[in-house]
Amino acid sequence: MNKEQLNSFNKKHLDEHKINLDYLTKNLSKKSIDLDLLTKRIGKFQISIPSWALGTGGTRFGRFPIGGEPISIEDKINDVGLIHSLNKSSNAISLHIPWDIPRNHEKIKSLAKSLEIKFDAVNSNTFQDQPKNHFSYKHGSLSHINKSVREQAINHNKEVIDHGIKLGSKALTIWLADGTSFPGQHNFSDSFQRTLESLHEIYSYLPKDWKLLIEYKPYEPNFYSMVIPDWGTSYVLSDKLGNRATSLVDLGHHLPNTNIEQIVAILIHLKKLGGFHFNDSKYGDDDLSVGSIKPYQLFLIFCELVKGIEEKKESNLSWMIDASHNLKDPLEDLLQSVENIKISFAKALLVDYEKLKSAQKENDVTSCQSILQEAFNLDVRPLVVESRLQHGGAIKPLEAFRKFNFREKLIKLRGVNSKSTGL
Ligand SMILES: [Mn+2]
Repeated sequence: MNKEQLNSFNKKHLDEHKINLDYLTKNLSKKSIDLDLLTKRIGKFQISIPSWALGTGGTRFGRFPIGGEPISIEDKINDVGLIHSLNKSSNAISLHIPWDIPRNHEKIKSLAKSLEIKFDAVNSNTFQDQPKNHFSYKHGSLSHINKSVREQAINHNKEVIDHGIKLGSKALTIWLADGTSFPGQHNFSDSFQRTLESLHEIYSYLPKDWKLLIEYKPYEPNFYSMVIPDWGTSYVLSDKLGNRATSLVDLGHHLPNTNIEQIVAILIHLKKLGGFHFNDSKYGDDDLSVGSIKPYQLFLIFCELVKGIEEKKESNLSWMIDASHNLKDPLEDLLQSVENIKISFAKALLVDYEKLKSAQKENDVTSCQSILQEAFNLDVRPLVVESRLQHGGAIKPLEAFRKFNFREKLIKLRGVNSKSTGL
C-alpha cells in the first residue's frame, strides 16, 4: 500500500469523518469517559488472520475461486500485510500445518517483520490424511484405538510446535475431528481417556511460555458424537493438563441458541479462556462474516470479555477470525469482519459497568437491559475510524481496497487460476 495514495484517499474522507467524530464526542461529553484512552484501546486491539481464510473456501458442494489467491506462505503473509496496512488491526497470521509448511523460517520471519506481522497460534491438522502419513485418521487421531495412529498424531503436533518456536509463535491450537457417526462405534470414556493421554504428551512438549488452546465442536465431521463436543469437556481436559492449557471458543462451534456469552464469562472466571475464533452463523458452523447475523450476541460476548479483562486482569487471549469464504472476496470479507469485531469491542467499552452493577444489586431488570442497549445502540464507528487513522490506516479500508483495485492486481500477479491451499 503506497503511503501517498493512502493519504490522498484519506484526505477525501476526512471532513466527513470529523463531522461524525465531533457528533459522537459531543454526545458522549455528558458522561465521564476518557475518549482518548478509549480510542487508544480500540487502536491497540488486534485480530489475527488465519492463513486458510485468505482463499475461497467453498462448501462441500462446490468452490468458486476468485483468482489471485495466495499460493505460498509468502503470498499469505503479503495478503495479511495488505489487510493490516489498510485497517491497522490485523498484525498477526495464524498458520496451519501442513497447509503451510515453512521451509525457510528466517526468510519468512523477516518478510513478516517488514510488514509488521507477527505469528499467532499455530494450528495442527489431524483431520485429513497427508501423503507422507503412514496411518490414516479416518477413525480418529489423538483418540484412535490404535496406539501407532495416536503416536503419529502426537508427533505431528510436536512438529507443529517446532515450526512455531522457529517463527515466534506462543500457542498451539488443537481442534479434533475425532468422534463417531453411529451409536456403538466407540466407547465414550475410553476415547476420552486416550485423548487426555495424547494431550498430556503434547502438553509436556510445549515450551514453558506457550499456551495450549483446546477447541471444541458439537458435531461435524462426525454426526453422532465428538470426542471434545463442548466447553465442559474442553475445560476438564485443560484443567487436568495444567495452567498453560486453556479452552478456545469458536463462535460457530455451538448448538443453536447456546448462550455463548455465559460460557465466556465462566471460562474467564475459571482462568481457562485462552482464545477466540470469530465468525457468525445462522444454523451451524456456517463460517459467515463476523457480525453479519447476530451482532447483539457479539456485543454481549464482548461485554463479558471487557469485564474479564478489567476485573480478572485477563489479557493473554488469542483473537482470531475463523471463517470460510464462499461468495465474497476473502480479503473484503476479512476487512468487514475485523471492522465488526472492533465496533463490538468499542461498544462494549462504552457500557457503564458500575451503573450495571448497581442495577443488578437492586434487581432492577429494566435498567439492566437499558444500560446494555444504550451502549449497543451508539454509533461508535467514528471512534474505530479515529483509532485507525492514528495508526496510519485507511478511513474506509474496504473502499480503499476496491478503489486501488487490489483484487485485479493480485490476479495479475498470481493468475486467475491460483488456488490457495486448504480444504
Ligand atoms: Mn475454529
